[in-house]
Amino acid sequence: MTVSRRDFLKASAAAAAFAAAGASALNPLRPKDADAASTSGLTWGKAPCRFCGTGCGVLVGVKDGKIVATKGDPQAPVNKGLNCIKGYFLSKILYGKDRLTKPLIRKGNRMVEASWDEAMNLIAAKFKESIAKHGPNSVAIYGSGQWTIADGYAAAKLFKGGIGTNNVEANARLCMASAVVGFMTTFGSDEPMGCYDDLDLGDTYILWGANMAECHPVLFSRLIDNRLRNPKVKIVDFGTRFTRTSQMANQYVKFAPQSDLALLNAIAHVIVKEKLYDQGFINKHVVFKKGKEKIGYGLEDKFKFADDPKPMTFEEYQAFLKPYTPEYASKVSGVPAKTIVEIARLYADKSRKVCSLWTMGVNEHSRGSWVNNLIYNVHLLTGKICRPGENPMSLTGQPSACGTAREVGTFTHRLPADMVVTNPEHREKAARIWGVDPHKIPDKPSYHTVEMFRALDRGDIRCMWIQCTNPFQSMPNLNRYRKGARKEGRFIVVSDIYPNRTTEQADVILPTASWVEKEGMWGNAERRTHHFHKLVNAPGEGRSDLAQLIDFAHRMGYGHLFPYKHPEKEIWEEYRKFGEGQGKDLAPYESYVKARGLRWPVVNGKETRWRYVEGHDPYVKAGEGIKFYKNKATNYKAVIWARPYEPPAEIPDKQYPFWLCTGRVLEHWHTATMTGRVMELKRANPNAVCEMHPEDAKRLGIKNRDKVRVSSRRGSVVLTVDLNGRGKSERGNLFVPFFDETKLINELCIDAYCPLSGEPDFKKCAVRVEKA
Ligand SMILES: Nc1nc2c(c(=O)[nH]1)N[C@H]1C(S)=C(S)[C@@H](COP(=O)(O)OP(=O)(O)OC[C@H]3O[C@@H](n4cnc5c(=O)[nH]c(N)nc54)[C@H](O)[C@@H]3O)O[C@H]1N2
Ligand SMILES: Nc1nc2c(c(=O)[nH]1)N[C@H]1C(S)=C(S)[C@@H](COP(=O)(O)OP(=O)(O)OC[C@H]3O[C@@H](n4cnc5c(=O)[nH]c(N)nc54)[C@H](O)[C@@H]3O)O[C@H]1N2
Ligand code: SF4
Ligand SMILES: [Mo]
Repeated sequence: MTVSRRDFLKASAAAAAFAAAGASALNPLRPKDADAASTSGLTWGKAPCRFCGTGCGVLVGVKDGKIVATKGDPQAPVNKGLNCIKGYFLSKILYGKDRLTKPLIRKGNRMVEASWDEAMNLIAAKFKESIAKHGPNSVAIYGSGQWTIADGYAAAKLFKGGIGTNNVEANARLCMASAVVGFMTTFGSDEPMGCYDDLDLGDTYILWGANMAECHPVLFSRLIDNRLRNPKVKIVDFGTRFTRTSQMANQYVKFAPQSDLALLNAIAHVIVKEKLYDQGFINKHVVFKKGKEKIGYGLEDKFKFADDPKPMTFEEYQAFLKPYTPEYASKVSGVPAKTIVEIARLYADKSRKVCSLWTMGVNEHSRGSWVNNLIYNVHLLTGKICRPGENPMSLTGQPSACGTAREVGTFTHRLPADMVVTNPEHREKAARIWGVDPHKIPDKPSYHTVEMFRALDRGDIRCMWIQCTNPFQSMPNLNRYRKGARKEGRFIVVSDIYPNRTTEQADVILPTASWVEKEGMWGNAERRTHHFHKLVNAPGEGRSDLAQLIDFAHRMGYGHLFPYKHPEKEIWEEYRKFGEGQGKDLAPYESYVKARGLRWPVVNGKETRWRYVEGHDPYVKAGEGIKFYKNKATNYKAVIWARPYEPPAEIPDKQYPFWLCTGRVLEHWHTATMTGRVMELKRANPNAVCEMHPEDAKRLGIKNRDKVRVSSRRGSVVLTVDLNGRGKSERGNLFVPFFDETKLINELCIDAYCPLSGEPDFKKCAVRVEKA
């Protein structure tokens, strides 16, 4: 392969929208020097890109109070001046014609303009009434991995510490929850040991369900750059669908949905059988555990409790692996046994530095937490972990799923810095920093996201505030939850920047300042915390999520918890106390204002690239080598887990014979509220289509561009068929992206979820397809 990084980004951009109208004026493929550009009357500020968890640095050009240009920041270590197609068009995402500019209040079927005072008084009155009548657990906040750190912090402090409910969740539950369980159960601390430098320093990259070329294009370009420099580099793409990523990989291995559980166990089986493991590493750094813990995918009323985790010996683990022969895994997955053996040997090859990479194929999985464990198993068996260029790397989707949802802990069971509400010492510490009575924080989690929307449907939750997420397009089994939200006695507040499928369900809509219309901080997938300044005003009366929450706190009688003059800065300094000395140290506010982001733990002004390893991580002393110092319970060792293969919640049958997978396209960000308003991106990818294998189509008498009705047990939607698009579905599989608000594919998705993480499986359910 002789495709360079720039060529790759350029080619994917060209294939998309770049050739479309008016883009050449700000061609950021060759970023101009910032000083030269400032002569044209623009002032430039730095910020992370608004979109994905890669966290590219961009320079934002402002003229007359408006963002008029953006370009990749050459000084940003993540992207060194490059951007993907969505990054190119950042200057347009905030200026759609229908931007929300005034608070709106529901009057029957109409939304009418109101003042901020009227809107906020109404919200406070409704929340107070609900709390008085039905208790604090009748109100909830549903936020986002696109929230700033201060937004998430204020929400957690107000709802958990002030109001006294654990009804705090975020869309990151639909995204990273399985990754979090994987990290916590294996290492005792959330987030990766490695960083993006691993993309430059390794030579073998095994992808387990990640379409990096479309979803993390700048990171993928670093892999490609690496391959160009080093002919040894090999990229293997495991997937259920042939994507732009598969096309660029050295090897594509297709497997049946859910069968990754069997494949990863078979890889471990081969490593153990052929004695390819690193005995020294295992003796020093690993313990073995077994336990299914919970069984069931949340479709029945109650989970079955399976068992508690129990220690096991290496011999017992070997016995567990015994049935996972390459032949067995081959039967389940469709991957040739020979390939499974080859990949196992590739992982174990002492002359190779191996990284595993994964995103939603693994996390949005009815056994997503287990698949995360199983990937770690392979790295722990081979000892390829914590060293430059050899690491398992869980990729994050949203710009601050790590920084906000995970680090601040905007989940029902969590508190900042990996703490949990069930631990009295953790509650005590949080209460101390927040300045509240420890009894205020309930000692049990309430609902994770799917259960929270079910509680709203039942009426156990009456008031819900939704900020910076579009759940009535992005939740699974949408019909159920959309109906639930409009039932009598429910009160829904939505803070957003555009009208969308969620504002449709609102009783109050709050116009919100986004991205550089406010100051903020975000944390990306490599533990890098970025700061951005406010560079422009929001149009009309838009206010930041943080300002809305603080105003609400005052009206609810919790103003004393938010006594800040400069909330973004003071919240940062308060929040930082949580991680200090806990392996999650953050630097003072001023350090981030200057830096292009810093990777935590930041100790004595120095960031950390590789965790748990001597010479890099300040918590590991000289002579200790590697130490999983957050896993006290296992004497600072990581855990290899025996996790079996289990079939998913729904499997194709006679009535619904196809697998449906859903996901993303290069040009659009999730529900396309922002990218859909950029003409070039919209034109490049105007509507969701149904990707299908040509032989399946032929069998059903379907031709390219025909209209088909795709139906599941939960809903149905009419789509145009695409037989030769960018992605290629395997036989018996369909793929539909979820960006199109006129074709709500999420009505078909199943609301089954991983019993350990609560993350729903958007990657597989059973559907049928017929000519419409
Ligand atoms: N252009 C663009 N980029 C984005 C986003 C966006 O909206 N648009 N969103 C961001 C966010 S929040 C996220 S979470 C990421 C998502 O990034 P990705 O996870 O890379 O993207 P998806 O399209 O959701 O998922 C596609 C992958 O799921 C795999 N898959 C399907 N079924 C299975 C299975 O059973 N097992 C395994 N192991 N894999 C399976 C497929 O093989 C495919 O590679 O993208 C981020 N980047
Ligand atoms: N079918 C299917 N569904 C999925 C997935 C899938 O793979 N398949 N993936 C899941 C995953 S991984 C994710 S991350 C979710 C994403 O799902 P969502 O979070 O629901 O999708 P977004 O489009 O990112 O929604 C963000 C909203 O915030 C608004 N906004 C922008 N800036 C601001 C701001 O500063 N403040 C406020 N208040 N609002 C703002 C935008 O207009 C938009 O409406 O989708 C999940 N749903
Ligand atoms: S890769 Fe992600 S962060 Fe970088 S420019 Fe593209 S969307 Fe923005
Ligand atoms: Mo995500």
